[in-house]
Amino acid sequence: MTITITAFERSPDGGKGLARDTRVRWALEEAELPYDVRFVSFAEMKQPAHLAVHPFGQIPTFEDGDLTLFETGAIVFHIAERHTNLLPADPDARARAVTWMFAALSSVEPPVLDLQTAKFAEGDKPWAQERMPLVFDRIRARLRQLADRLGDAEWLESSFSAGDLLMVSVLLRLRMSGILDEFPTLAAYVARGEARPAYKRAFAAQLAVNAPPTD
Ligand code: GTB
Repeated sequence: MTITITAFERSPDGGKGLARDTRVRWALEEAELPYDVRFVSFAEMKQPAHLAVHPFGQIPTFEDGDLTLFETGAIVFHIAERHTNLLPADPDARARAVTWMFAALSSVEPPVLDLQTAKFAEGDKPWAQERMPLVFDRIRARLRQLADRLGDAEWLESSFSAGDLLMVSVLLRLRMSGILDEFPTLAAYVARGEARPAYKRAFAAQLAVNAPPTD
């Protein structure tokens, strides 16, 4: 039975790899698992067939035989638990890697998402510009802490894990803002993630679907 994930029929980012199916593709590539993709439109995501798989009508989802999952963190954790390459075997090291998965999604991603909201959902509000410095300051504060912890290390723990996969994926959402460049060690960390062959395969696969037409 081949794993099937869902992704945007056409991602609004035009192939930058920022939609969350890229994280799942990356985990599947690291685990060397073949997968199929079912593409869904925004309208289809809100229909009963998709809502039966994803209660919030979003992508990505993950189907493997009778098992259906939603939420990127849960999907990446599931892949990492059952296959090699994404979590260390030693129980304590494994727990630390899982901690970084949670840290990426619940301590670093929220201020990053706040920036997307401030720009795209609230950008036309009269108070939007006034709020922006606060949004950036909260991101900077979190990035400074993360950079302090990472130091000059290659990865957050002794080897690459699902924690790095999610952290790099979250940080990639900041690339366009330029804020990552204020933290050279984090920019280099993200570049190391992007240089992994599994990330390159995942990125190329989503780009093949989402790249804007050339003519
Ligand atoms: N917590 C969930 C998870 O981690 O899986 C969040 C899932 C989610 O936000 N999915 C988004 C979605 O389906 C796509 S990834 N949105 C449609 C909807 O809610 O109706 C978020 C996203 C979308 C677009 C860009 N982009 O264009 O740059 C980047 C990220």
